[in-house]
Amino acid sequence: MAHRVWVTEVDDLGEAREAIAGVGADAAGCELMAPKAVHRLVKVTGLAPAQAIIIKQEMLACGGEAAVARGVVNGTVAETDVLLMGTRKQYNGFLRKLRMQPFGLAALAEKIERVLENVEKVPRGLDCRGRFLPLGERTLVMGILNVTPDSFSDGGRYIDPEDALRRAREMVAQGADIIDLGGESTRPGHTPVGVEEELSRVMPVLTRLVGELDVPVSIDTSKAEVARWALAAGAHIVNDQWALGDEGMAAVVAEYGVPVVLMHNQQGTDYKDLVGDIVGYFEQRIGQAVQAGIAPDRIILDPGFGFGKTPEQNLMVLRRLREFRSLGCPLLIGTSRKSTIGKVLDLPVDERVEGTAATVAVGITHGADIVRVHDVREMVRVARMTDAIVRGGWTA
Ligand code: HH2
Repeated sequence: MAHRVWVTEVDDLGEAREAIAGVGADAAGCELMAPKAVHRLVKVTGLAPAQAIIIKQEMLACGGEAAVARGVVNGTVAETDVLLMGTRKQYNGFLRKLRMQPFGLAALAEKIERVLENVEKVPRGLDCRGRFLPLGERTLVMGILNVTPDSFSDGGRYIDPEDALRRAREMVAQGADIIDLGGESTRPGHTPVGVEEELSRVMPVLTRLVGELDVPVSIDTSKAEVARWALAAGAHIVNDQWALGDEGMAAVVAEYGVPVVLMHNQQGTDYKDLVGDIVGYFEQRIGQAVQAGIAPDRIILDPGFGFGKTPEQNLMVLRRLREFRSLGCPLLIGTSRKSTIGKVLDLPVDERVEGTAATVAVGITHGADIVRVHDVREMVRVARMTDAIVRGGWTA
């Protein structure tokens, strides 16, 4: 009989166990071999040459590899990034040895261990003041409701609270898991609004939404004062496009114990390393959040598609979304109808639904837990279909 031969793939230890069980290995064998089937690259930035040399030696001794800057070898650099390459099994041995090393390497070992565990982790559900959102089983769809005159795609349509309410009910009927209410457009060239104006837009709608809908309502604001009023009126989630940048925001989120979306944002599009810089930003903001008393399992991260990024950078963020799993938090993406899609397809804002669908499907494939969209009916279908393919578990 001709042999069938092919390259097969696994993404994590769970899939590795399944693949190994598939050839008939016994349960103990699956456990022992799974860490050998999962290969990981871990990037560490800003190491001293002494640290890098020890890391390289220990990684090589365990059968893995560590790439360092050329100048580490002849002492011509003060600092280097390191790219570690190895199986989970090799990392286990490497980390055991690294913990016994000086030069701050024991602490680094803990950090490497944590990111390796985080990428295996299925996020826990979100408790939104008693309304529970499951995570990991299916992708959650967040429906956008902008009560602004100038939002780039739905601006001016839901100024009347009755219209806003009707749209919210419609989105829930179409399968939205969360309604995201915003009172200030952030599109390029938008008019900034003051606290009073933003409150006058969102509060009448928010009060009705919280009272009438069964799903959690998130308030899309970067202003602590707006968040405070919204939370006092019963909002369930804070969606902050400046990730606790406003003084007092962290304290108000902590006080109400609600989940918070920390979105990456910056002025300009200069990066040393796009993914690395966003990871660094998230680490800093998570630290700030935890310090203020926000529970780590209430933090949702969003790389900020369309914010402080060129179209190419936006595409890279989606392509490499999975890397943000290293931080151990659920991921949200907000790509809906955005200009990068318009640029790629050369289409106006009202013709970006298919482009949005592609970003949603790829985003889910690369680890998104929540997708923030305008076209709820269509994107619920895209999410259900993508879930059936990538999350498994679907049966006829
Ligand atoms: N994008 C927008 C607004 N809020 N929140 C998160 N977490 N992530 C996003 O990507 C995001 C967001 C911008 O989109 P939209 O609300 O449709 O437009 P506008 O800012 O013009 O109101």
